[in-house]
Amino acid sequence: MATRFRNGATGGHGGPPLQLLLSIPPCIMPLTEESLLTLLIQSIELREIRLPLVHFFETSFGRTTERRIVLARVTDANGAEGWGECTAGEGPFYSNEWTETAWATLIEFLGPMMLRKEFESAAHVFNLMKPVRGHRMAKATLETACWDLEAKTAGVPLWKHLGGTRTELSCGVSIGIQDTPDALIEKIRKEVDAGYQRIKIKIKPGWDLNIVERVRKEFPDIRLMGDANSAYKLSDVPLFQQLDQFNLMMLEQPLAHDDIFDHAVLQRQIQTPVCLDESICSAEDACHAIQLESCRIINIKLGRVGGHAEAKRVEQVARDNEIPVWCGGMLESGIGRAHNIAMSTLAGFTLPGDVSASARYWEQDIIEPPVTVSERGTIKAPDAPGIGFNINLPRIEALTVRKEAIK
Ligand code: OSB
Ligand code: MG
Repeated sequence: MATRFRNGATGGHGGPPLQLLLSIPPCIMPLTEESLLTLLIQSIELREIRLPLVHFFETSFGRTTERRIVLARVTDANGAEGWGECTAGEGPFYSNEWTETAWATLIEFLGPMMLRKEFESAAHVFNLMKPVRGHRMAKATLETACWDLEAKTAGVPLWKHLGGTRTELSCGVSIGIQDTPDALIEKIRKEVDAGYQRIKIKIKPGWDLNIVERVRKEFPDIRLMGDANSAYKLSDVPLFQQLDQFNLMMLEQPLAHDDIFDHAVLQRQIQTPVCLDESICSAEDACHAIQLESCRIINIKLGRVGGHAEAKRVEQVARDNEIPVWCGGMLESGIGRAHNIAMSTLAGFTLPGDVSASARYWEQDIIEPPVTVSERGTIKAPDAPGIGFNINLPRIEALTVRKEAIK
């Protein structure tokens, strides 16, 4: 009886052995230059800011008009500081995390776990927080802040400290669902004219085939892609087969947010490369998806995977297997944006990311200078230590709705 439930690996009757063929990088990846110092965080200040978007952002799961962003400031005994931003949204829709769960998890568990504890380096923070399951966006808030602090202490830009090699990054834009197709066309025109190298549009049932067809007619040569944020099912394969004719660079996360199997079934039936976003939360997930051929491209988001250390592992797995990656965006303010820029300098980030100018999102950003994009659609990696942008503390104070020191 028992053999009925065994898979092949145990020598049962389940067919050939099932095994992971890809190699997984170590949990703590070696840095190019090992620092001799250790990290000891003496204080953690958490705050929530409210920041209205210049223009609403709508996806298949809803519309955002104002961000509720959790920021963390970590300080060591020498007074060195690092800043991190939580990418959780205002509700549990993109991910099960949202502003309030991140806040509570940081205050009650993650903060106390690392406060006044000595650890080797920022690369070890994610492991230190292992006892907490999930809550990767909350973890990344502190983890990325530690990387900023560590790079500042070493006097080097964070991107170099992470092992980045690219100094000029290609930028794309993500354009939400609009009130009318005409409004979408206008938005695309504006971004294409500004020089952005790739246009991503959000799609959902009812705002898909017709819209893509219309956009393609208007802009036959642009690099175009669609992001469904999990709005479809396998029964929609015929729709995706029809989308194939529009030469999209990729189709991002068409199926369930936590699926790897169905995406493999879909990818086998369409020409357009599938890109996974929501489904890839770790290097292990990336290995599974690549081996199953669930996707041909991966979008890496710092918050979704739990910070820079895990992002480096995902990038490594992808690069080892010739899967291109790009940096996803979560409507970040300047601090999260600066961390995204640093991450995007890693060698595997060969496709334009959703990292675009501050002015597309905010009247005034919380960093100085704001992130700007050249007319070639590129961002230069900064020269200053750490995240490489100044924190505008008076601006942050003015936007703060709550502030708490972790005990
Ligand atoms: O799926 O990439 C996504 C924003 C919020 C939640 C999910 C996504 C997005 C974006 C915005 O596409 C990208 C950006 O920050 O401009
Ligand atoms: Mg996406």
